[in-house]
Amino acid sequence: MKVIDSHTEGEPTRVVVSGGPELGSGSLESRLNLLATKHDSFRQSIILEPRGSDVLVGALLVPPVNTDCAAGVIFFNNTGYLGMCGHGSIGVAITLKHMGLVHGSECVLETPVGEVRITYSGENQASVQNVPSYVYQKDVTVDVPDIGLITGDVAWGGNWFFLVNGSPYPLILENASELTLTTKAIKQALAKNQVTGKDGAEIDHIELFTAPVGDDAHSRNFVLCPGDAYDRSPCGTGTSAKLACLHERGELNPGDIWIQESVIGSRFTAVYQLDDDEQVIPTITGRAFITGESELVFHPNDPFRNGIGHE
Ligand code: PYC
Repeated sequence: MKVIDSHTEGEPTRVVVSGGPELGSGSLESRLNLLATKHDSFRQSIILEPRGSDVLVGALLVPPVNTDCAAGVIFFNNTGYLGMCGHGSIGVAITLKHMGLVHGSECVLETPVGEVRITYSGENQASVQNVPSYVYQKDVTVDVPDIGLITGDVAWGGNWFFLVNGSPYPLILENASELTLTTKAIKQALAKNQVTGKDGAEIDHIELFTAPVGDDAHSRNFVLCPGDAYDRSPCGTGTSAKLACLHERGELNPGDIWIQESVIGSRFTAVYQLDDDEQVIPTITGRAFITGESELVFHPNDPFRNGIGHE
């Protein structure tokens, strides 16, 4: 199995370029379901230790249904599958360029939640035009054990987010453990109080926002991902959800730039437009760098070839 590793503003992506399971030619959503139900050991073996790590996001390249797209992509992590992934799309875009599979300055990726348009906007830099993003519930308050009442918005940006303005700890790397515990507690309180996304979908990403450190940024965030690792980048789908909230509150106009800083100080530049149906269409720009190209080896006698905990 051949993989190419990269990081997007600090958050790693492992693109599987060959050797993945045969998933047929159905919709990307149906191929994701097939991967999850019949081939989950593929995900585990790539992402879990000892071959991977909790932080890693995987991206399986598959033939797209719409042949105008450069590739179909299924994203996954240490706990399951992601409908969309902003940092991962930028990682895939830079990887496709590195492989010589994209020649122009644009391409389209097909994901299980829709098509996303990529524009190459500089050396190692790409912009992702994400799926329509929206606020589902505003000002939801939950009582979080040992923390107290926390109010936030439920929004979709390709994944489900709970967005909270403020944090009990400064959003700095040194506080990563405390911030992880805080956001995990918020996630559990949401589940306990049956606060969900549309159609009962689990809210599996929690975002805290404070003032930025950099003069020219607008905000800093900490994002807990499903599987409880935190995003080293400002989170592409999370920044898309943030744009939807800013639009909903009349705090950012279409076309205005929003610079989102991550907990490690890396940045995405974000902007949105309204489509004909007045939906928020975010575009997220960031940089990705290739960190390795390798062939994964699965020795039949290796007890941990499918990941620790799956022997
Ligand atoms: O950038 O959308 C994103 C993302 C989701 C999970 C990790 N990164």
